[in-house]
Amino acid sequence: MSIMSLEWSGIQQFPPSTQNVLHELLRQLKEKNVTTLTILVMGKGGVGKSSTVNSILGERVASVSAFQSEVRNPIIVSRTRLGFTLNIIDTPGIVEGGYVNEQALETIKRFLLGKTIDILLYVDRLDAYRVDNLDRQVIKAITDTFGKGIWQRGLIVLTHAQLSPPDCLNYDEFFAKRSEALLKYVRLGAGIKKKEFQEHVIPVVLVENSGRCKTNDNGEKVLPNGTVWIVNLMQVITEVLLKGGKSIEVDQKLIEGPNPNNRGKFFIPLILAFQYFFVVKRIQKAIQNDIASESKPLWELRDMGLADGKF
Ligand SMILES: Nc1nc2c(ncn2[C@@H]2O[C@H](COP(=O)(O)OP(=O)(O)OP(=O)(O)O)[C@@H](O)[C@H]2O)c(=O)[nH]1
Ligand SMILES: [Mg+2]
Repeated sequence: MSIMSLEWSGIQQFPPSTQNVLHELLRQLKEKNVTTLTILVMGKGGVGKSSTVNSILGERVASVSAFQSEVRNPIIVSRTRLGFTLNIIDTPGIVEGGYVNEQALETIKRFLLGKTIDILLYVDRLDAYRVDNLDRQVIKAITDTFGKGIWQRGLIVLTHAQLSPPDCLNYDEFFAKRSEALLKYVRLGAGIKKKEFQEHVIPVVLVENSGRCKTNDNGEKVLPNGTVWIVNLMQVITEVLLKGGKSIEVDQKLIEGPNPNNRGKFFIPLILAFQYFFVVKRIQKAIQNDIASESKPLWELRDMGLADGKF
């Protein structure tokens, strides 16, 4: 990947305690020979994707808009620190008018050609109270594009995490309920079996991008449950990366080839052709033989010109 990479100076915007943890994480990754990390950020429109990119980098690189943003192209931002390169790819929302926007998905795919995705951040909002079929469709579209394996390197990020839960639920209960509901749709949309899903848990992490986010005594942004969220997010990303799974190399085959989850289904036409020749053809032949051996009435033979003047 040849992208111009600047020094990750935004890291100095963070309080010293956050910087220390981030440097420690970079050290851990380098120890495992990971010197580049490419994060792909995806989700529906307006959920806080670009804001999250800016929060992670500690600088305003992606344009944020309260209304539908005009920027419809993905961007990649690359920063280096202590010999480590962090790439973040911000993408436009892939939902329009209540449907998955195939065109937006196509643009994202083309943009990713030749790149390797190490981590997927699937962004949604914590303060949404319903999960519906559209969520499932969005997850399915992502899975169909990159293959099921992407979820082994996936995190669900919930923005707008500084909230007071409704209905007398406490914060952690609300978070648990929202996570459970969303994870169920991720499982269904990605077509992952229940057992497999339980064995490989997709982490759900909270984010609060607002400048009004509360801070602790160290000046770090904290959530109502006390979590220092930038530190937590980067820790979970590191864990997911080191736990296993495979990075996704976006090549021509992935972009133009069959849906990566359906490889093997190209045998279906072959099987149908096989059935046609060996089953249908044999039945046809049997019928023809039957007709040929049948003794025909004279009038039929006459019509066929075979009555030899007997009629
Ligand atoms: N309070 C609060 N507002 C947020 C948060 N994240 C994003 N916003 C606001 O939500 C609006 C949309 O944020 P964006 O970051 O542009 O969302 P996006 O997902 O990149 O949007 P598109 O690129 O249009 O799909 C902006 O007004 C942000 O300021 C958050 O965690 N808390
Ligand atoms: Mg955006």
